[in-house]
Amino acid sequence: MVGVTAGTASAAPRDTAPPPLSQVVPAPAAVHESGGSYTIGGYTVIRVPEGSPEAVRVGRYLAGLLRPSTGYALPVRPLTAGDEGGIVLALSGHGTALGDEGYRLDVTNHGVAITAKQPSGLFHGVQTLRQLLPAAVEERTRQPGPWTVSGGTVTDTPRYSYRGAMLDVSRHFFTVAQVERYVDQLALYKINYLHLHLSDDQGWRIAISSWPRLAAYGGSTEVGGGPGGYYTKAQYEQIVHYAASRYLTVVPEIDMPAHTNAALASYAPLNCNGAAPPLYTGTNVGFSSLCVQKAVTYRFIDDVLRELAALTPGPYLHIGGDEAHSTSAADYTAFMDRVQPIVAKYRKTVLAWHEIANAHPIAGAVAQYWGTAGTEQSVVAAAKAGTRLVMSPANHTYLDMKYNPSTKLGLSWAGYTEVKDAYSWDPATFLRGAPASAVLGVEAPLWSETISTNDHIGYMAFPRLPAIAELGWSPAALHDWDAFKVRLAAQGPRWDALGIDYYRSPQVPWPAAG
Ligand code: NGO
Repeated sequence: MVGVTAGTASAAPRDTAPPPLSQVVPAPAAVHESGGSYTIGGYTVIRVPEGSPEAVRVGRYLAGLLRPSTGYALPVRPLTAGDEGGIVLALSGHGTALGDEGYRLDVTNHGVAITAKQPSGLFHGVQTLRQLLPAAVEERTRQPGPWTVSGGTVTDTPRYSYRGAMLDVSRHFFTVAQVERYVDQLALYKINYLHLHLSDDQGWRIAISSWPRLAAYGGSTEVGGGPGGYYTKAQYEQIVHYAASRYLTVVPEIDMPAHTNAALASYAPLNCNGAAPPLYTGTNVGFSSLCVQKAVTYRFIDDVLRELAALTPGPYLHIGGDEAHSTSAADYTAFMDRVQPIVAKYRKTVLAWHEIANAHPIAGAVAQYWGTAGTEQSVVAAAKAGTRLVMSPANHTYLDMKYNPSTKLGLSWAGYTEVKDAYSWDPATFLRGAPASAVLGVEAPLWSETISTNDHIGYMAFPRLPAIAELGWSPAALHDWDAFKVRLAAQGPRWDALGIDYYRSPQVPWPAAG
């Protein structure tokens, strides 16, 4: 019997029990329920370690999440010895086993303590705490409580250090605000890399000072002929900083030698015949190529990668390398042999689509697998020889694939991908014969041939993005569709509160609308 005590339905307090500590996506590595609970109230103080400005920022971020919906003041104060109670964020050397991203969450009748070795671990612990509170916590106006968390301990570390999401800002351009909105959604699922596909046939999206027409002209349209757009360096840095504040590292991609019509249209000398093609607003792939023989090609790439590296605090520069259908195999290898050392010269690590395995991946290079069969022998051989892998099998992780034949958005070349398909594969074994130790992690790409609004992003990414996030974070032993779909269902009201227009998959037992 629901006890409605307040005057209006919207002010009615919930009287449902708080969810178990395991009801989180991605599933926490270890959970120990101990009974009891803590209720956040007007008395709750958030304590943060003095001397760590980053941890203080995480505390303020948590307060910013909780204040609008709870209506509580939630002051952020320095943690002093002997403090207990309230919400405590603590950095501890004893957290060594937690690694750089792990955390421990302890809930007693006195309060909530999140302990980590690094601020990134505190941030991930905050996301877990957030999911353990009622979905209404995501609303930006005051909601009825109570804001109660079950008692016990969560001890959590990621399976993989690379858990990425890619947004194609080339086929359709997305503004800084749109990218930041997606970053916030990714952070909720402990994604830690944001791969931005910054150039393709249809648009060049990042200002390069030494080649200004790339953005000014090459960025002036998009699929379907819309106005396109590009990021100034200041705007791009804003994205990098915003992502960093959510503990995501940006991986910029300049795709080459194919997928380059926007650059070829902007500068005639980059073409083998010296003639610039028109801008392109269709969706074919594989028709364009930089001129592999010309010296100017490598001056151009050196300039672009130098300027991009200067904007990139993270370790990776992604150089594409996919679908070079109009480049001979010999030219492709020659091209990659010249471009990879340029990345290294600017002290960055090469990341490229898995076709790079057909060339000579340099030491330390990472190949992003996007096949569907799991049998590509060149990639297996490269992995055996030391090339590391980010796993993005298109038939499981491509967020632009339709869910079923009646999905209005998206493509279907890799097959229809329902939520269960997105979840049901193992990154460690998908590429048969590749050593499991070569796998650095997973990534869910969202290509944007058919995607142009926030609602489109939401509909295609949710609920599949959280499925990929769980494969990347949770221990393999916890991967279980029947358990996952129940935890996933509990996320639905949260997405409603966040204004995410998600796909109501019939495979997921969503709670009845309340
Ligand atoms: C392929 C292709 C992209 C398309 C995408 C659409 C890769 C790596 N190259 O994936 O250009 O946008 O499929 O799903």
